[in-house]
Amino acid sequence: LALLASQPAVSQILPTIEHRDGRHALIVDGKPFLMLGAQAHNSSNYQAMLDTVFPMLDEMHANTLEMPVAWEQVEPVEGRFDFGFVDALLVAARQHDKRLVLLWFGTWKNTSASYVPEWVKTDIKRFNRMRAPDGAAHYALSPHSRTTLEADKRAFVALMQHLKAADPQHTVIMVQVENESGSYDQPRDFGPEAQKLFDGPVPAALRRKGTWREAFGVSADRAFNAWYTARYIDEIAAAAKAVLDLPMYCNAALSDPFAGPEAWGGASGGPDWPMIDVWKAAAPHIDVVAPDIYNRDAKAYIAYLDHYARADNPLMVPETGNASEYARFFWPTLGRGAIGFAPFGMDRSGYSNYPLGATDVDDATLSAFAVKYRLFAPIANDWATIALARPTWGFAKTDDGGDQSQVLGRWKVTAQFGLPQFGERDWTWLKWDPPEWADKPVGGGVVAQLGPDEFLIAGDHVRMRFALADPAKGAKMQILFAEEGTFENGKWVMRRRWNGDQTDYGFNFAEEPVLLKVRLGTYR
Ligand code: N0T
Repeated sequence: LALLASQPAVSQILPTIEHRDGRHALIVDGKPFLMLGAQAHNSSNYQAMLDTVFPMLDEMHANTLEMPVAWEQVEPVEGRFDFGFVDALLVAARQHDKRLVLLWFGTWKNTSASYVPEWVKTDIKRFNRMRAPDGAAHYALSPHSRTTLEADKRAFVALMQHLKAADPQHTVIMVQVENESGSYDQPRDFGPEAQKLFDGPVPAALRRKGTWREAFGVSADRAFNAWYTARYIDEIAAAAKAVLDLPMYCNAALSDPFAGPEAWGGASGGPDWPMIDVWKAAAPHIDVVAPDIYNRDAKAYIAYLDHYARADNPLMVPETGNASEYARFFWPTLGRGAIGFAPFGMDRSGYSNYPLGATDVDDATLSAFAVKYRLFAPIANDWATIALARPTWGFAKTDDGGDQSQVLGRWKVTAQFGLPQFGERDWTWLKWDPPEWADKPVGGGVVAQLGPDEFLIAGDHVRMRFALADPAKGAKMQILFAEEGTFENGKWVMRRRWNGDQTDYGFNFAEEPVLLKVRLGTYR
């Protein structure tokens, strides 16, 4: 009995990240969990704003809210902490049955020091800024300042201490350390101390020889800033994890996904895609580096996903634009095994970050995300369990609307866009018009391979069809069954079978996505 009593309740199990054969899962309450997230606007981190936030999350069927907690708000006076907002947030999240990801807006917020307390902003002597080559102060705080690091760490650790006491049930499932760290306008600190380090040898952990310039060539300044920024953040994360060992991640302001590492664009020093290896070596306490994707071009979007979905890095999209055309990227994100996805700016505070996101989150925009979340919210555990163990793939319509295919075992799945639910594209004997959404940026789907011949598929505005990957072998394929349904208590529950018109021209998903379990066979 004493033994039983000492078992922690399920909800007190620490969230963690599990890795299996290059796949990953965020574990919440002891089970794989798909984060169907949404991020609030930057200044919605006050109790008075929470009523503009949670109703929208409810409407979109999100299960997780990403919310900033600012250094300036928790330590307005040095050494005096106030976690009133955190407490209010915890209460509201529990009332609305949401999990939380806290975003630590400290030394870096979109690289700048905007969220540090006034006593940090005004004391340039103690809290040094980066320096230009001529010694002028740059706007960003320097990652080489021990004093700034210690001050940020103290506040961040205090936050974790507070959480440890106030959140035994782990409403908070992850923490983002800083926000889009690094620097714009100049690639690193050129102050004398930094310069000395830059002219010295690269750290052994990077497995390269020589000075930074010798080892990294054109990327030397960025690699240098990435290393020291990541080391700074890693030290903060390590201290925080020693108090409360939650999964921690860092988000990146991205450069061009196709250009070389010398390309300018993203923030230098942050976990931008060309610097993932440097970050991995420098920040072992950071579980995930994650892309903030504000690019509406499908090919670029998918290139970013491919950069970040790695055996040593779980894919997570902690921010993406909240305009409706971004909603289709939910599918390829899921298909690459993501642990979470979150459009940015999902609240009714009245602000819009257009042209990055929507001008206005109207009903149609909200619905583009909500229909997908509504399907996955009840199966967030089931999907994440599958994604940890089985191959998955996903598609989103590109600008040219062309077909896309992927081979899974002996099957090839093809996604087609802009078609009605009946008939073939090359039918000319019948006059037909494409659906009204055919030239809109909507459409996508996801596939999980449950067994050699069995698949779970879902999508919207897409036709998905299966064929043998190698038809030369003479066998012909047939659909053994296609069941629409869902998971209840971990078990597949069928609503109906699709057959006839519903399967004669591929599996056609319209406005409202559904889940299909499909078993294929062959005959000859
Ligand atoms: C994102 C969001 C928020 C030269 C933008 C995107 C969020 C931050 N930053 O609404 O500020 O906190 O993580 C950066 C996109 C860069 C655009 C061009 C900068």
